[in-house]
Amino acid sequence: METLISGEYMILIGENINIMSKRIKEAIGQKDPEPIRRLAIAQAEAGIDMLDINLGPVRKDGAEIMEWVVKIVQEVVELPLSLDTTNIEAMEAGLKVHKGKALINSISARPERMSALMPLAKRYNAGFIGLTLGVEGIPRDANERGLLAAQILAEALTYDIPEEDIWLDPVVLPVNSQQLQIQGCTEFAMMLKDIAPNSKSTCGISNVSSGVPPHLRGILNRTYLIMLKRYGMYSAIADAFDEELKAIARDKRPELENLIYRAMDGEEIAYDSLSKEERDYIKTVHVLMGRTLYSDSWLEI
Ligand code: THG
Repeated sequence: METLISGEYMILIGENINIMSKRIKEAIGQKDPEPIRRLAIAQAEAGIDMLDINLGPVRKDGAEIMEWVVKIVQEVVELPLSLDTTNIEAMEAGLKVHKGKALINSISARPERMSALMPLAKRYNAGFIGLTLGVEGIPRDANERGLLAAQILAEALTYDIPEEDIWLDPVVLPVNSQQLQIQGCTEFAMMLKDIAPNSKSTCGISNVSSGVPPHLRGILNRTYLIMLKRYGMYSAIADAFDEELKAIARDKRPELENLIYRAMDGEEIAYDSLSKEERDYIKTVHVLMGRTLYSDSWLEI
């Protein structure tokens, strides 16, 4: 199971089992394993490397629910899971029954979160996602993200957790409300190679398009994935069913990646030689780089 994390291409963590989804919420409420199993199998068949089990805060019966979900999912798929909850009892219950190497999603840089969760990472030999969120909340730029990452790394060292088990997450924010924050995450991905060359990195790619009209989310997610990938982002939590996004992660869209690099580097690319789709990607780069102000009609301008 552990050898699946090859590092040869970008690791994708399927986001689709999450409590925000009505289908999943109902299945959990009714203790009906089938919808959850089906979604796990569908993501595995789609070629996803790991599955995020996103239960959010799950205050009531959190431990029991996490244990149940981990068991029913691992009965039908061989993939390692990323246990996504802020409930510490639920996290431990999931780690106890998880087969193979689990990923704790997540541990922020808040002292009480680190002291409660890092011992669990050590005890269960799990990796963890280090979220660059501190006592002051969401970081404002790449430097603040770097500082929080350094705090997490230093604390993990005191628990003797190897750097390879730490997946740092810059906290991707929605472009429609936090446009100037987008570059903070790309720059963070660049910095990380110097701060902690042996650590891993990940991010919630769909966050970037949260609140954007549904038909426009894919192009934002894919463009941003290419930008982060360019700077060495190791993995992403993403929609398992976006085929283009998966093709990008698997290095199957080198021409598109090259076009986006040119746009990132500020090259004036003549639109008349391009397809509509290529023009849309370039416009999306400009929005993500903060060169044009975000509006839902950014592709029509
Ligand atoms: N970093 C880490 N973990 C994370 C995130 C992160 N976990 C949660 C989130 N961010 C990543 N997961 C999702 C899951 C779903 C969506 C976005 C991010 C999403 N869902 C659709 C929506 O809300 O419109 C559809 C929901 C549904 O299935 O019905 O956008 O950043 N470490």
